[in-house]
Amino acid sequence: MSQLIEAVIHSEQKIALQEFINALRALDKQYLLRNDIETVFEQFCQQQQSGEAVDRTSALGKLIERTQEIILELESACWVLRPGIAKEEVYRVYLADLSVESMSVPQVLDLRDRLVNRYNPDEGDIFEIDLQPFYDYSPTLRDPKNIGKGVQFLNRYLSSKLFQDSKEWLSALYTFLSLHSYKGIPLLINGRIKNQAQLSAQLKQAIDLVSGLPRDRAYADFRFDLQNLGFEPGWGNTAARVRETLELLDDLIDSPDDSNLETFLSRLPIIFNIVLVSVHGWFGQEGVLGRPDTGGQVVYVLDQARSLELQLEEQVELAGLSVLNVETKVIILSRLIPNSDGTRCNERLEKVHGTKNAWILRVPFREFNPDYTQNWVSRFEIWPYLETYAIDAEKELYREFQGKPDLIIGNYSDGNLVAFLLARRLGVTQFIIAHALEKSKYLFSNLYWQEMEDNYHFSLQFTADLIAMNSANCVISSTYQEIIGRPDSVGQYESYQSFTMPDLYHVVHGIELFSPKFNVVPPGVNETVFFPYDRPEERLHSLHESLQDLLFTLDDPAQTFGKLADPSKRPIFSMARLDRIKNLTGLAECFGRSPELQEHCNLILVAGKLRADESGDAEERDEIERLYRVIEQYNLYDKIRWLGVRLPKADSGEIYRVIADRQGIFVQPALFEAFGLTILESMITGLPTFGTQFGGPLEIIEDGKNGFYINPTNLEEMAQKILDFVKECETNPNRWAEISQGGIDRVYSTYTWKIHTTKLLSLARVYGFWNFTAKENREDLLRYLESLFHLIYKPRAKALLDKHLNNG
Ligand code: UDP
Ligand code: LCN
Repeated sequence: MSQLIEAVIHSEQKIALQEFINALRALDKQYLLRNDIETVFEQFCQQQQSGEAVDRTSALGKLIERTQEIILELESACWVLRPGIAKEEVYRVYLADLSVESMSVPQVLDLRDRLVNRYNPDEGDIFEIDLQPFYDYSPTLRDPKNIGKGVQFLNRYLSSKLFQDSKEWLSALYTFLSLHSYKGIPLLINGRIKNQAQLSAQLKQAIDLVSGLPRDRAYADFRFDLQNLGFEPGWGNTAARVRETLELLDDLIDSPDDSNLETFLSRLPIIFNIVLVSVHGWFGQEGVLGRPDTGGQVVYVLDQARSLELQLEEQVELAGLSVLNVETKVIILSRLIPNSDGTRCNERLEKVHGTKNAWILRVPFREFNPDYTQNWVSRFEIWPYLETYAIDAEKELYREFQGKPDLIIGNYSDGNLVAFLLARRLGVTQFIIAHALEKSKYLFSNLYWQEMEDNYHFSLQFTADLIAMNSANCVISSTYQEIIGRPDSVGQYESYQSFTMPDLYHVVHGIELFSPKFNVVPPGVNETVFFPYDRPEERLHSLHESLQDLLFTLDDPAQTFGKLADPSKRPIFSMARLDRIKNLTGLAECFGRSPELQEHCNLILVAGKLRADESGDAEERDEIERLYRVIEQYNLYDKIRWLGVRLPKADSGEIYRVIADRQGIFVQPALFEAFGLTILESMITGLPTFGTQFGGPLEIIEDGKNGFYINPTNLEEMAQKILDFVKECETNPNRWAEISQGGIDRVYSTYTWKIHTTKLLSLARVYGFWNFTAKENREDLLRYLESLFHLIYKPRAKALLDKHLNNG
């Protein structure tokens, strides 16, 4: 039994436990989540009059600290505990005698079904999805603190196995090196080196040769001497670099070592063509941000493409491949939308600004019902079109790359599913990036999936997620908590470990969190657009007048709402898409409820549209209407500015800085934020940033040092925290600058695209090597996932397609 429960029932606190359960019952809810449990426990502690004190340090307090959920039944309570990161235990506590029994995953899933009246054992067993057996024979990490550093572990583990048998190791190395070519031209080693013994011997000679050359002698000058020894381009661009790489190989042959192997692989030119799959629109470079479904993912993928292209080029140059005029290429694969509403989303090919060879390639959906396929389609409705899209995209990619890509990176649930389909067809390494897994964003999204299906189609999305996260060779995560949460909250990937989709399936083991496939590689921020406000030489002075006007004074009903009584007050700024989870309406309400905050500040929001009838998105329409209601309820007309504009990128960078000029602050009030690029943008600008404590911002910001956490579910506390800081700044002018500088330093030290892509490319090479060398047998897993695709996903996608065909 859990020690936490045992400690309570074998102590004086046994009675308190019973009383606490009674207090929970008074809520008149059967399914209690952590927030409810915490609130009741707090009140419970305050009301305790007699007996042993109950507080957070008591046995009951410690149990509550680790409790995720409680399900109340007539005679028992089911306690869902999270005794540690990535661990879940469930116990049934019988109320009559406080006896305790542990519950298995299938029992818990049955119980949840019963709770929503979907438990029908008489009709046969429900389909159980269990991926555990496929992970039984692959390496797994043991210590949760190493989760997210998968590549080091995998490399160490596989190296130690392979290095034990030196013959096998040398043969693997030799085979891998002889494999590479660029457009038919061999790279690294050629046919003159016929086996591993020759490799070792020729290597010594090659090292002698380059050791005798001046360090900076260009590779082109001794290329053919090396070729005679069996070495082709790819080792370096100067004598010194070639020598270093050859010596690394020499060390690996004589005394193999996993970190040397990683360094060696990271230098090899084995990746030239990358495809980033980001299907749902709008994907473009102008006039798209702020539209429904169109935010950080687009920014992330565009910036990542730019940075990847630069790095690929740099690495090709460093590897000495300029002699071959090697071309590297990055393609962002997205959806072509014929009715493109003034954007360039109807263009097949668009060059990514500021790059030599990075492109947006847009492939249309096949035409089923043109009302859907010719127009923007919500990410929740996109599922029926993805399989045929992948088939068409494969041909287009072949055409653009003149061959296969070397790496496929999926983005979001739809792009990740397409990445799976493409990688399977092309036999290429598959990475995925979640951005946001909707399962954790929408409360009870799995338990009540049937009620939500019409609007959200989570049965398709969660099935696609299971397929993609298990098929991927590597999962790129922006934060550690995205994978396994925090001591008191469940991670996004963790939420796929076990869950019920009543009447459809039970997932008893959906993902192995200890798998080395998980790697934390946070994104960066575009440093030419977003930079500290105190760099006058880089500022876009020509924009200032119009931006000041737009932000604080312009009266144009098409773009602005609200007329500030005193535009000189300190601005509280926020910018986000108007969807429910972003909670800009919550921020407006927080501001509305605090007259004192209104005395000190104005609220400036850049958000979506101003008119509900102009929006095609249900959530956006609701939020627009709610925002008007809040403004009216608290009479905020002369204290708020709501800008329904889509800003060019340069303007949005400068807007943050204009707000910083006025010593403003930035607030990100989302109910949940997977990562939060606006947090990076405001911090690098030097705006003191208040970020939601639910999700990524908790990892980016260090509370009180370079920003602050806020709890968006407690509006009074949130207002107070902002007010405290504002008042502090008024009495101590250094305070604003202190936090401002802290934010700038934090971003430059940890969140840059250069750090991101260096790591990403190194991962791609290492996973590529082990994929090839360890011949890890994943075929059975992939077959199982294909079955899920064919037997669950496709029929549901077909049903949705039929619905679309009938609408219209
Ligand atoms: N953004 C924008 N205009 C808007 C709303 C958002 O330019 O009206 C940009 C914002 O600057 C940021 C991105 O969209 O770069 C939003 O990313 P974030 O990760 O904060 O949230 P997401 O929208 O992806 O959930
Ligand atoms: C999606 C989100 O919801 C944000 O939290 C992320 O910052 C963005 O994607 C980029 O990954």
